[in-house]
Amino acid sequence: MQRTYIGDILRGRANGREVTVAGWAQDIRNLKNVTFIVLRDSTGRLQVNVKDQKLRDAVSDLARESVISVSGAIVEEPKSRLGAEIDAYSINILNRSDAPLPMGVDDPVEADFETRLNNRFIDLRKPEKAMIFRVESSMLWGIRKFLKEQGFVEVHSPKIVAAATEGGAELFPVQYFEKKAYLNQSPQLYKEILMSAGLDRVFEVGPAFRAEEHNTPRHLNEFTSVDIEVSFADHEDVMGILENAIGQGIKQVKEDLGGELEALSLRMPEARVPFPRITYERCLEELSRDGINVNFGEDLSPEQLRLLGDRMGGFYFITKWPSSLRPFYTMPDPERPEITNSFDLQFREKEITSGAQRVHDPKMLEQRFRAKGLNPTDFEFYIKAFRYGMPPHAGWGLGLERLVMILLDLPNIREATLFPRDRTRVVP
Ligand code: ATP
Ligand code: AMO
Repeated sequence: MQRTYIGDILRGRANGREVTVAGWAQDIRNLKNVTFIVLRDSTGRLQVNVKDQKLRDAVSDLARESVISVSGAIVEEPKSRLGAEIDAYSINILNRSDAPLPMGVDDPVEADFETRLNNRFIDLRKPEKAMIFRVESSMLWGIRKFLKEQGFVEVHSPKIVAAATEGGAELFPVQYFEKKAYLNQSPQLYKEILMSAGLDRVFEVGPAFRAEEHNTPRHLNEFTSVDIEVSFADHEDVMGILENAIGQGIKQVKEDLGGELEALSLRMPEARVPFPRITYERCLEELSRDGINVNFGEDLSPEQLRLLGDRMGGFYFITKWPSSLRPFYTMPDPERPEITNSFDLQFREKEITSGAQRVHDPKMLEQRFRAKGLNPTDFEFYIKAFRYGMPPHAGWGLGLERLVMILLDLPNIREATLFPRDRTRVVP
């Protein structure tokens, strides 16, 4: 269909005065001599003036949110608050909406979150909700572009797997013909195997599944993980790649959407590279100055992270976590094996990314499995790749929805998820 986007008309960039526009009839008002339709497409809204009686009759019983196309003339000096008007000379009803709507697009009071998620197809018609996913798309585009420039290969690892990576209790089981399998918690083992395969630097953007029972504002049971793995690298190397990737992602969002974000009063934080670094042990010292005693080896609670976040500001790394808190694949510090060459990237109190240098010696790897109470035989397909020439390597995993939630200061990760999967929700 030949059509003009409403955004182009609003910005005075429409080609010619006669146009065809198409979208949703958001509001229809019948006055004495004219019918006004507020027409919305993905780029904006304008007012359609319908004066012809035949056309007025044709739309008189049209329900809100019906899909129409309108051909007409752009009004040179629009009086409507929407900033653009067209006088209709033909209207095509493409698909009628049922009435009443399960929720409105432009209601003064927003529907509750459950209703919004149950009717996500309408919820996302609101420009400020759709914008979240446009930000996500631009962010990911910026990150992808950066990684490609850095020589990374985009890969796709299996999501139906035979072994846990991030802790045994949080797996969704799958009946795989006569075998027992699971949905993958992260591409960890596969991205490491690809280092032995010589792909050198890989990244993957894909789903990760965690059967975590709790319902929190920052956890999903299915999320999008952006993962990298780099050969002949340590944790410092991949921290550098991470901060620059985020910087480039934010730059891309500002380039693509800057003006529109401002119009919706949405602001992106600055990413000043390099991000500050603080070791886990320094965190404990900082907390003890506030009279909070955390024993070495204890995880930092959300309240403690909040205190640290207030002190550190926006983005910062917490590095050198204790071995007891990190998975089997994490490289111990050669000088002090009770701590690891690991890091989390935080934004204030919230974790965005975990990463580390990995164990590359197969003997050490087997020891680490045993130390974590895991049986190395269950991971034979993985350890095998370490026995025949595995380079030293490092990488990270970033939750895309987490990142967008944090950047846009959203109250709940589900706002940054099209169709969230949580403890109770598998539909829509
Ligand atoms: P990981 O898989 O590394 O735990 P994560 O992103 O789930 O990744 P977070 O949940 O952001 O980690 O962890 C931040 C801190 O919050 C951790 O110190 C953890 O102890 C704490 N935490 C995690 N889950 C919960 C929860 N359901 N309730 C309260 N605190 C939690
Ligand atoms: P981790 O388990 O910390 O590390 O996960 C990495 C990042 O993924 C995001 N994330 C989640 N997002 C939404 N809902 C969840 N339930 C959830 N769980 C995790 C977070 C987190 O920082 N293999 C390692 C990464 C690596 O070392 O390369 C891993 O999976 O943003």
